[in-house]
Amino acid sequence: MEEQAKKKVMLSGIQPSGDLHLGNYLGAIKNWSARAEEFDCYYFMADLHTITVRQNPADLRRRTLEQLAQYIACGLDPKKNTLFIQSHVPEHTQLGWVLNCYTMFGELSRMTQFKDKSAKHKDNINGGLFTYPALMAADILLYQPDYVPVGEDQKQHVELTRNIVQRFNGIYGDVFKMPEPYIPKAGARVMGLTAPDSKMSKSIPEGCVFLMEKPEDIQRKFKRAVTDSDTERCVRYDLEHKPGVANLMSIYSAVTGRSYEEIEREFDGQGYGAFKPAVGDAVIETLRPIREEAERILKDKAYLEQVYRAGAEKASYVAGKTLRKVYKKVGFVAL
Ligand code: ATP
Ligand code: LTN
Repeated sequence: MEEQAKKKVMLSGIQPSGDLHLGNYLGAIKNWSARAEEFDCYYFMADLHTITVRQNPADLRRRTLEQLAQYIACGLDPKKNTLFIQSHVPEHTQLGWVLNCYTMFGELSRMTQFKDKSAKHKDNINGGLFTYPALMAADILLYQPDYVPVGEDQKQHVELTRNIVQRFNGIYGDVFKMPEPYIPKAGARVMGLTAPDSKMSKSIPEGCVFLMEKPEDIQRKFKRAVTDSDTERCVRYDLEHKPGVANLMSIYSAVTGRSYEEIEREFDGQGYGAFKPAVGDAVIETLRPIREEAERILKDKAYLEQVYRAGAEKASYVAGKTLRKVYKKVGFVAL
């Protein structure tokens, strides 16, 4: 316990608005699971955030539990990491309200995720979609983390959180710790298999490999992966001229641990016909134990419930301490 108190803190979340994919795994979750010994880790299902866009209630409920099973199957041991469902910890919405009052309209207007999502969902540009970054700041600051491991696209929200810390601490003293975004160098941006100029995303399912997908479907996607019309058709790392091949090489490198030089040597003189299915096979073998383990865990609803209950209890304990401090600072009467 004493030792745990000295550890640095890491926290992140993913919205259960779609099925987890290879980009989420290589860009985020794989790196989280490597950190449990070094850090005190909190990972959650950001379900409160998903309703900024309409969700089918049954799908949201199912996906939230699937995501928890997949977190565990990816190596996040619930004994070493605090895994919880955001809506189970009311302090998130409570601090979210307070921080809304310390976040400026102008700041929120500059968020690119708001601009993108409001362009995509013109019929539902709701208040929550606009103020979402204040809730994300609350998600983070409740746990006083040192690092927030996210992909490039979330950096702007962590920067906004830092501005809120500066503003709030400037008025009330040292209430919040200043968090740092933590963006991995390798795998930070897995590109789509059908369009290697944009990131792998669940919104383009043909170019996206899902963690729970059947091996034959994964292999089909890799065989159809866009490479290039280069006549030499050789496996060589050239991000500028051969982005599709570079993306496949970086995926292959991430799952096998081999360097680009080793991969070039391995496929010397063989062309894409041999390379693409080899990448497919390597990904299938990486994902197979995750899929099988997730399927097994998902059947054990009692175990999942035990994990998210224990997670909510631990998270609430830590979050409650921060919230009480904030309530006192802003002048609310203690109960
Ligand atoms: P969408 O697929 O709709 O773009 P998403 O999969 O990015 O959504 P998020 O909840 O935004 O879903 O992402 C969860 C985490 O996974 C974030 O930290 C994000 O940066 C990371 N991530 C998502 N896609 C990729 C990718 N292609 N490569 C690397 N990391 C990614
Ligand atoms: N905004 C993130 C998900 C998210 C998050 C967080 C990530 C919500 N709260 C706190 C890190 C820390 C997204 O849309 N991917």
